[in-house]
Amino acid sequence: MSEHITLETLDNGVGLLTINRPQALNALNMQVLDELASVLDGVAQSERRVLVVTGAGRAFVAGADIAEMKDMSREQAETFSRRGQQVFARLATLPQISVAAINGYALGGGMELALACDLRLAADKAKLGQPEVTLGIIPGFAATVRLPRLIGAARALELLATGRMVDAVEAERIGLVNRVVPLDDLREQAMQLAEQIARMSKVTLRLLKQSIIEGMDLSRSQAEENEAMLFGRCFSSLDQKEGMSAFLEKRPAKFSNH
Ligand code: CO8
Repeated sequence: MSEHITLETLDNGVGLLTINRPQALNALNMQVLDELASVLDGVAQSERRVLVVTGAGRAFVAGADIAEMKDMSREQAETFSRRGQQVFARLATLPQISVAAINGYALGGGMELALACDLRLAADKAKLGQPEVTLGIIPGFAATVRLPRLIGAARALELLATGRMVDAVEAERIGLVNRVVPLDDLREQAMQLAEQIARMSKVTLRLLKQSIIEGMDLSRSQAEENEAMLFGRCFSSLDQKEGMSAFLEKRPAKFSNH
């Protein structure tokens, strides 16, 4: 039973995960990370095809819990960092496609949570940043790894070295978020995007994500080899037969997971 994480199952194979600790702007302490890990384990085993991740109240997540970190020893800090990295890696490698619906502040560990999702929608009022440097630390939940891969090393280093927050418009311009939507429409637009994706074949979506995620850590030729192998695997699914038959018969495809 989670105190700070809620998971709702919506129609059409979409799950909505909410970080719910609004009195501390959803700051991530060890308890929240542990709860997140166990909820994600359940999501991974489920039939859902898309997971939307958001925050309760006015923040997405305002970072790791500074009060809990303040007196950590070197060993405790390293353990906390590894735990956060492990939980966020679980999110990043879920078989489901994940969509961060960034409703407000996404700072430090909160921005790292958004970076671990596959897609990011930001409310027009959202603010994103990695202010760790202003606290005398570097990010510990993989921002130094994921951010340069997403927006390039120079832009990433600038944000990490200054701790500057960016607004949603700048975040979209530098490729940090896929798109900006009015706050009042965020939930609905995230759901629409999730449902559009969830209409596709579950097998195909999983192979697609696998090819992208694995390809990021491989050389170009290895990544292409991997894509060819996964492309081949599509052809042992009924959904490939259905998708191509439906096209040739001029009708919408009915994939097996519907
Ligand atoms: N940790 C703990 N409590 C927090 C955090 C946080 N990250 N952020 C906000 N809160 C709490 C505040 O202390 C406050 O509590 P209280 O009401 O009891 O005083 C409550 O949430 C509301 O916050 P504010 O009153 O500050 O709200 P404002 O609207 O004035 O300001 C801000 C909002 C700008 C978001 C401000 O709260 C802020 O700057 N927060 C901290 C942001 C930050 O620096 N985040 C990065 C943290 S470091 C990190 O995430 C590193 C991750 C890797 C860790 C590696 C392991 C070692």
